[in-house]
Amino acid sequence: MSTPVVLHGYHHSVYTWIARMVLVQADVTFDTVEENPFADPPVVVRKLHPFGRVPTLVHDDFVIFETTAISRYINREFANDTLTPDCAKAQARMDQVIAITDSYGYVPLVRQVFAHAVFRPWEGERVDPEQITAGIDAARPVLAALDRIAAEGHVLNAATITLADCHLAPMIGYFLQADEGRIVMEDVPALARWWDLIAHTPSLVATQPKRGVQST
Ligand SMILES: N[C@@H](CCC(=O)N[C@@H](CS)C(=O)NCC(=O)O)C(=O)O
Repeated sequence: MSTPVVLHGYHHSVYTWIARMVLVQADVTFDTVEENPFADPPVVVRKLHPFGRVPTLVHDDFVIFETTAISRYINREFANDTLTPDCAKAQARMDQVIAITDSYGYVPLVRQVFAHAVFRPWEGERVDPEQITAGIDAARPVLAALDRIAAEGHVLNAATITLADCHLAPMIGYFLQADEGRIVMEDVPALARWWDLIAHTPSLVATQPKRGVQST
């Protein structure tokens, strides 16, 4: 029997991983529909997402795209708001982590470093080493900013899981699969300590993309 919650996404997409992690963290039973936004042409994706990206969440007939909106909806609808902190300062830091990750982190961490150092070699696709170098350079100030937030301790403390953890952990999880990423992480000790703890969180581990999964 199908569930009322359906996540349309691409197995290897880091944003789809974030949505999966939030759903599992919120203990929501959900179905998935696999849609590869990089397929040519991405017809199916565009039916739900006007910008042709993933993920999109459908709850009954309510359709949401944009991962932060999806996460916040899941948190309010299914998790009794337990994935956002009560304190204003911690909330501000959580929002900062999510915005920093989206605005400055996604492209260098995932599209440049992970894609060119790890994913493209797996898939036998062309690799551009300059993308890895540029990604590492761009990742440094992002990780430094996140390190300061982790050191302060309002969020990214691994004591209480918030949407900041769910948004950042998949990105770092991908970045650290690259040798180059692991070297840079040595320069951000508070973030590295957070990662050592969050890496074992069941909702992150259970939703990790598996190498070799093919989608249409
Ligand atoms: N702002 C979007 C970003 C989603 C996004 O960029 N998803 C990637 C996969 S990780 C995608 O669909 N890319 C397709 C493309 O760039 O054409 C969100 O928060 O959901």
